[in-house]
Amino acid sequence: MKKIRDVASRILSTRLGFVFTLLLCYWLKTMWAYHMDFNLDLENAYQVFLSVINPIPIGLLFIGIALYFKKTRSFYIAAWTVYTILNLLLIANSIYYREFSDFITVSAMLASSKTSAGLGDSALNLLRVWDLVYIIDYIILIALFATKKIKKDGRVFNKRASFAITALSSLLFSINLFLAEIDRPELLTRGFSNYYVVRALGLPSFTAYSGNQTYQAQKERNRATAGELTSIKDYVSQHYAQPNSKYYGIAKGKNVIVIHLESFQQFLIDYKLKVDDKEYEVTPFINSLYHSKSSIAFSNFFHQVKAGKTSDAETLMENSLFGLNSGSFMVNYGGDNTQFATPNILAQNGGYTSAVFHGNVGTFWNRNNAYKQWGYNYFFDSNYFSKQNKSNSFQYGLNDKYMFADSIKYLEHMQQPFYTKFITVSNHYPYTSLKEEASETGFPLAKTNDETINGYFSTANYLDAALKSFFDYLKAAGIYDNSIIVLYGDHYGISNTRNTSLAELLGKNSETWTEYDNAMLQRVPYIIHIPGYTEGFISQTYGGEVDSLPTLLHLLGIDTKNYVQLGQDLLSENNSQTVAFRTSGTFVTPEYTSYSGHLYYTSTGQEITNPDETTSEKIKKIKEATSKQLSISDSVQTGDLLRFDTSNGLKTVDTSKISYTHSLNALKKIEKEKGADSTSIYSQHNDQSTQDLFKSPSYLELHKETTTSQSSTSTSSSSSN
Ligand code: GP9
Ligand code: MN
Repeated sequence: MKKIRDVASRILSTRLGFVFTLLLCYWLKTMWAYHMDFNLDLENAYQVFLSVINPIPIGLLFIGIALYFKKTRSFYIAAWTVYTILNLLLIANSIYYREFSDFITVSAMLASSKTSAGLGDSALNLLRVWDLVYIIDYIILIALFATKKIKKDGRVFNKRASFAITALSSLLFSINLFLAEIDRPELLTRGFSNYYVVRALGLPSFTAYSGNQTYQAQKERNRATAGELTSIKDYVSQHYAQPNSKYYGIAKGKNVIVIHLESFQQFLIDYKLKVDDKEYEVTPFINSLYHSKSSIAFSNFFHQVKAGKTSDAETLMENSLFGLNSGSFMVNYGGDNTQFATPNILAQNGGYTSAVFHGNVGTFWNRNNAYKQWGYNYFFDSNYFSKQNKSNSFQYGLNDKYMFADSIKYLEHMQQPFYTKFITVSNHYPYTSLKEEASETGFPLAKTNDETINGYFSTANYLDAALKSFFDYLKAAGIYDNSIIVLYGDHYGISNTRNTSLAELLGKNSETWTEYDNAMLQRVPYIIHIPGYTEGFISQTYGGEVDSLPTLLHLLGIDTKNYVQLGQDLLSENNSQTVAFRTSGTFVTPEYTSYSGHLYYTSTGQEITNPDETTSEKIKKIKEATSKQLSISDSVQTGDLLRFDTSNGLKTVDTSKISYTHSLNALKKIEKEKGADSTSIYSQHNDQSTQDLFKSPSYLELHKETTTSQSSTSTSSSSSN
């Protein structure tokens, strides 16, 4: 025993030994934080492995810097200082995480006043007894030095050896980075979520990554001037499509419920999957909404997302501005940019209260920050819902039935009118989220040679059933009649590379499959369901996600003339029907489709290889128009130009007043203060909860009810204009 102690004390009394001891302590404490404080959602052994190794390269790189110092005093001061900085970062994040379920970004550090909102309990209250772990090493090491169990090493560390340590740690870091890319390609370019970066690369790397993001965004922002907004406003007023008086204000004052249909493509509508000579209607409920006389639905509505996928769709739908050409707008700019998004507009035009419900962690796509800039009062993320386990959730969060069911206890306390968005997730790649439940839902898998395609119909069917349950609840609770419900598919679910395997299921030939077919598969549903309205129809107007907001606002009787929105009301008679994909030069209009370097007639799919002069001229004009729309969007988004927009009649959001923690208490407090004037569902039900009104029968149970359900068609009739 004594021998071991002697060896240990001798090692600790060398400079290199001391550096490695600090590294070991740092590693131990990081592991502690990873398991006790953070939720890194480690899904497999590979991710566990990455999380175990990631503190080492960066820790060694930094603490190793001390070895370059010659003087004894300087060496120890440098080692302690670097070590303490690493520790402070770790401790600060651990405490912050307890309140925000997120890591500290550089932009949050710079705007610490903003983040203090929600630190309802002071930081002191967030401390736990076991936080002693974070400082116990200091106590031990100082005691060891004081009692001379460890002595200072006066010998200068060899310069070459110092270089070797730096080189080794840099190499290890590169390997770490490489392994992280294997686990999640495009990790740093797409951003996804802060915890993705931490679990793969560690906290210091995350901070550096976040610092770079803030720096880049700040650079563009500083370059931008108020003058730029003037020309943009000119474009907006020229491009503005006047509301159609036939529809203007028909849903005024109603609750707005937006349903984000994850990875849901238009081809699923009315689709019947044939398996073993039997036909199965995939989404009978959504089909019935699509054809309902109370719905205005669109058959030529395209998604316009790029690498930011879901986050791009949200940006488009709620700002009428595009995502970025690379990366995610919400991740890179969303936390800081001034936006005039739907929740903010509706709060100031009709006193709407707003909330998002989504069964994934709130940090995904930086939602927890971006939603504040958009003016969302509440954000119910996975923290607010049932604990996730293998049978009720998957990688992207809680399955839809649970998400809807769990939302009700919050929804019922919201003051009406409300603007709410429900982001579904079960129908997400790889379409196996329901493995456990697949037999319960009973919906068959398709039989192609592509597993991803095979599962797609079953998860879509599950989403459909979950949605029906939610609608049934809305009706039973008396919300339905007073609401307008907007459904949209965010982007494709089956990627273009898989489409040839899908071809046969769509009655097409994979051999003759073209880029035109790929382009047409970028259509997603857009259905505006207005209970009580009886003149619904299916519009064939061409449009995209950027057009949704002006369309919706006009239905709510809010004119968008003064707002910097780049889309056009799809119900307007002046609509230009020009749909820009996010990749410059690609578009769809009723006449032409340009996709992946090919040009087609939209109505027939026939390729145009040698366009005549008039055609070329027309194409040129469309290209100019779509490029202009994209470049204007980019200037607004990367220059944060809306901060200069003081003449739109809207106040900017005061994000310091918004907190996404303790939301139920906040809602109940408002309810109580309002007393008899409270308009929440809970108050309207004489202070009784409506949670029991949500029922979610399985596919098999549903199937029992209607013997013909497999081939049942929608109940309402359809028409088109
Ligand atoms: C995650 C979910 C998925 O919370 O919204 O985003 P996606 O991968 O579709 O962009
Ligand atoms: Mn998505």
